[in-house]
Amino acid sequence: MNQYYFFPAFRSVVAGCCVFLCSIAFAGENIDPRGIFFNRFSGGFSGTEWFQTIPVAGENRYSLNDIFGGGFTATITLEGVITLDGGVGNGSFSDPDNYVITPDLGGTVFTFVNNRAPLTSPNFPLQLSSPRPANTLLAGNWNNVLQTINPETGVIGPPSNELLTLTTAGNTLRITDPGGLFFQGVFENGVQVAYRRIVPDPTGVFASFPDSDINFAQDMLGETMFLNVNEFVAFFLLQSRAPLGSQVQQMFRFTAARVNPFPFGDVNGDQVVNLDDRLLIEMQLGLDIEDDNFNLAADLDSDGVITTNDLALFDDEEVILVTGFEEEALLGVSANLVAPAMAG
Ligand SMILES: [Ca+2]
Ligand SMILES: [Ca+2]
Repeated sequence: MNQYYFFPAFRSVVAGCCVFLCSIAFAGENIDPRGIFFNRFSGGFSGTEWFQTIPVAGENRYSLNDIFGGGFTATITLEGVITLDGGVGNGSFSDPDNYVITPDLGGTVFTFVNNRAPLTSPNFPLQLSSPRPANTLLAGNWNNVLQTINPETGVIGPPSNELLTLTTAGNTLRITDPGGLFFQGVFENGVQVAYRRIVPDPTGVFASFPDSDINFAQDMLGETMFLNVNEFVAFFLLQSRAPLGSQVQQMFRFTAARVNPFPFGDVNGDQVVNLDDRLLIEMQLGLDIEDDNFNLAADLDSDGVITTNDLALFDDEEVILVTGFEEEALLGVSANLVAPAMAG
């Protein structure tokens, strides 16, 4: 089943729900305009598109454009007042996640109504800064809860379960579904994978991320965040490769857990917790998610940096390994931990 193609069916499924995620006002809060938005535009003609806000050189300066790169440069104040360059028009944010601009395009005034893509933040990856080597430990089989998200309203569709296969190569992570469809992205840091595949490729700073890929005929943006070595959340934003005005957008959320989770403290992924893992944590001390060698599996408190606290957590949990064989210490220690330790 090619589930990413059949957008009309998804739309009918979610039509009855009413969860709005982006309608809360944030009086007094500074605006951070960066990120990916769903734009419903009208004027000379109408349509919908993914629309992005990316910082450019200069104070409060941004590029506002569709994912191919066509659009405007503008100044956006911290209060959310938008002034498009060249006297083309202006607009404003009504809250951190919603804005309207009214550009005059060749004598016709359009209205762009933009809402931030549901569940995304200003940090949604739109430009690849520095690809990192993939963490090969993240490969394997993962159970996923797949849900559609209405890109305009944020309505979340019913969950369905599927088995995903994750593979790594070079700087990339590939997520393949049971039908063989895949999303391939690039490690931005030790816990985040960024995806961007636009056809035809735009030029310059908005170009598709090198090595991002997809094997079905949609444009794609996406983000995977590994919460720990056993769990990730991913968002994929798709857009049909159709002329402006007839493009259709879709959005999916993956909430996934490893089929065979690493036991707590298993840093090398051999499903055994022993002093080898403790040594690996020690070797990682001081590394954070921006370091190429950062291993998510060693970050036992999931704070993005390997510290003595991670070692302490390892020692607390795996007390048998470091303090001997006190009988009390065995309480609560899993069998697959005790067995190799006793064997030693
Ligand atoms: Ca291990
Ligand atoms: Ca940590």
